[in-house]
Amino acid sequence: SAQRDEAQSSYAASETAQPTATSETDAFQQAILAKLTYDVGTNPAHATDHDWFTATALAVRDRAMDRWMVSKGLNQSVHKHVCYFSLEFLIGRLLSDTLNNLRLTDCARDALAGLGVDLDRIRTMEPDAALGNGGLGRLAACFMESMASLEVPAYGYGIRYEHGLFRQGLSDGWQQELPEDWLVRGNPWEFERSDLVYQVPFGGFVEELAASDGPARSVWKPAETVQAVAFDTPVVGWRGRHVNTLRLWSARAAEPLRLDAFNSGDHVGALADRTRAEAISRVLYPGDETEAGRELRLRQEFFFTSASLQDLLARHTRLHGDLQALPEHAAIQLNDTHPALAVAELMRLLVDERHLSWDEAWAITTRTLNYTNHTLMPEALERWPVSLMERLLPRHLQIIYHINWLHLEPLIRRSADVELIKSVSVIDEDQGRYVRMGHLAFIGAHKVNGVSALHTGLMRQTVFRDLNALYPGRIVNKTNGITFRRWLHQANPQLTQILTQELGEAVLDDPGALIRLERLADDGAFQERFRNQRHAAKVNLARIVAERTGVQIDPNALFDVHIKRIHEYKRQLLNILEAVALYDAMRSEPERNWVPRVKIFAGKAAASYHRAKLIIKLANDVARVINSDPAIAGRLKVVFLPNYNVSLAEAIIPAADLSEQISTAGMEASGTGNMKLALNGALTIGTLDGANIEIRECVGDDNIFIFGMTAEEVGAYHKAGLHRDRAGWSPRFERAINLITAGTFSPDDPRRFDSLAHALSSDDTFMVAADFDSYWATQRRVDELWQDPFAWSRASVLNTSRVGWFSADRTIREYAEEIWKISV
Ligand code: B1H
Repeated sequence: SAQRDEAQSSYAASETAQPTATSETDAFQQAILAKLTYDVGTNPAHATDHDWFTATALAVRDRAMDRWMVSKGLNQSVHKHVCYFSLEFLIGRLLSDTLNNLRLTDCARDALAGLGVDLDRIRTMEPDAALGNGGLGRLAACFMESMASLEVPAYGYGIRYEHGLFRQGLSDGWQQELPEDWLVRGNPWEFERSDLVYQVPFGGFVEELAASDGPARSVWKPAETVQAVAFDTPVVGWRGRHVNTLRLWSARAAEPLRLDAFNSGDHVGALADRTRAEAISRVLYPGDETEAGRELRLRQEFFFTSASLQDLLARHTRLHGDLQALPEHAAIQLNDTHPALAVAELMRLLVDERHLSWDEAWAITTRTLNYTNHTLMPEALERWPVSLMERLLPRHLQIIYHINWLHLEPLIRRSADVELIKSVSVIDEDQGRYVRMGHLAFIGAHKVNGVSALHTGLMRQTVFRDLNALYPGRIVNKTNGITFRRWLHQANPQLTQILTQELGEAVLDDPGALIRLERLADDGAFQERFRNQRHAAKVNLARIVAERTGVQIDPNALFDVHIKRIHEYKRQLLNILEAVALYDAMRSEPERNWVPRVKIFAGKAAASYHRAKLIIKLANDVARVINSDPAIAGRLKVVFLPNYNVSLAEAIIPAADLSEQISTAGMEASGTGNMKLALNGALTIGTLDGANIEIRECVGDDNIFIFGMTAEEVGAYHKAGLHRDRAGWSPRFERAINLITAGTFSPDDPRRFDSLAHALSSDDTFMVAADFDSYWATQRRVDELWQDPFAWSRASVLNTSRVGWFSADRTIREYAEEIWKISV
């Protein structure tokens, strides 16, 4: 076949023992052996599992190269491409992704089996690329995969952190942060481009040069320059049709060492500048939705933003020359405000370095940049002290002031209300002076988007209300999506097999085809297959839980899953309190026919977020007591799985029966785990928050458990000050709190959780008490449905069949059409 010829010809060059392989599998096997010998430098007799992984990854990578070159040519000649600027890309492992998209999984499995090697074992040798904190970073990874699959020409731009998100250990139930080291054994996917380097300046001062023939020019005299070195990773799209580039920058000092200092005996001082420069790409900030007010963080943000813009302008100039045409050839998407300095930096590059007029530069900037907002939580809105910005980026501060002046001047001229001017100003002057990065991004962007319908509506009403009135139509909604290739096809091959058997291979290409599963929702025989597949996934998860926590769980129990970053607004505490109340009820009525349930928690807390870490400790303390209480007889178990990451999510999600999406309404911008779990057949228990609302619209009211206050009600409750009043506590809630404060779960330190209880009674910002009864009652409805396996399976099948809309392909098509103006 033509395919085989292609396979053979691409291996003719590799120095394998048998260049005349007769099948694709043989050819692939030879390729792996060649990599093992000539790139890894070992042989089958001595190869470790990791060696096999590396050899396999390198052999697979080869298969993407020709397509990559073609795609790059395309990227450069086509009308327009996307530059996705993100401080985070939470990719996870790439081997299965790449094998699957190249349709090589079976071939690789057989090739390795012939060598006595198990693909499923060696694939676990790959460390997760954990260059992100949570949903925001994972969204960027899903989008990269989806853009490649839809053949949208794109570059992802970010930082090649040497250390990704910390590993989470548990010591007596307390979170420990351990360094993550994904690069120590090499990274077979990346290409270092040692001569693709940009200079990123910092500090110094600005000189105003009077010019005899025109206006004065500002010249930035930086004190320091850091080099940004490109590392490229191919991002292979579905069926290998298109391959995009993820370009991550690594920081390098201009001078490797100060030889004079070294020679005079100052061996450490000789390296000081280098250490300082290279610190920029050393480690990912682990704060999720908390302001990281640190100088190094600002250096990271400017470093990758500047290098990426310089790269884009260099490419554009090489290919098209005319800078005025930039908006016709590139659309930049700013993933939250972390790259918002792009507004000022693009202006600086165009005005100071390319000598365009301000107005020309501003027209280009505002036609090229777009901004995605991911949160309205006040503590997560980035603001940088003017003093810090002045010291680190003096020219940018000038530019920001000028942007702000041009933005405010019309308002001042028509003597607008002072409150209005204060509210839309880029500079916050209420207490100290800060640059509001959200405002800067908004003003510099063509389109600004939220990530779910509710969130976008709230953007228009709250944080960006006045800006929205000044720039009507700029805010648009783009509800998040997930890539089904990873979150269904790879994570859940058993379910995928059922789907392709019933719906045909077309379902792999078109998530819309899932809807045809609906007709089987009531089919008893089909339900049984569906349940069997789910049972297998649960057995697998039970094994992982036993290995990692020592807790035995019954795959027949209801698996109730709460997996995400630990945050008060995500309300893991509400779930734990429900577990405590359920435990209490079981102990007082041990004879009742309780539904066996396993509550599974996983998630990391920001290292400095003490209350979140205390919640992890509470989950672990509660787990220990409940799991070992003979009166419960295993009908309730609680487990906290350590070190939640993409790979662990891939194992948990297919095994979940119930998906906990219980954030305080109005606080979770979208959520994406909610989509992954529903797609894999879990029923959601959730609030009317983020994308839960749209999930409900898709799956139908009967197939989702909604409870609690609406965003509007939460607002009214806060306004009325009711969250400061414990008079409304129900007896059941009060008993649960009392059990905790009595030391039931912490006999070694009965006061341990007093601060949590006290916060609930004095300032229940997150409505834990207010929503508790509704949550409890809804959980009992969950129990009821679980006791009817037919009805439960029906709802589960309907979830899978009705959430095709949450494919990231749909989201990317919307971005392409409405924001980027790229035809798909
Ligand atoms: C989301 C963040 C975030 N929103 C600051 N905001 C960070 C903010 O390191 N930082 O400083 C890191 C991350 N992350 C999440 O984005 C939302 O909470 C989710 O609801 C949403 O689904 C996700 C993707 O849009």
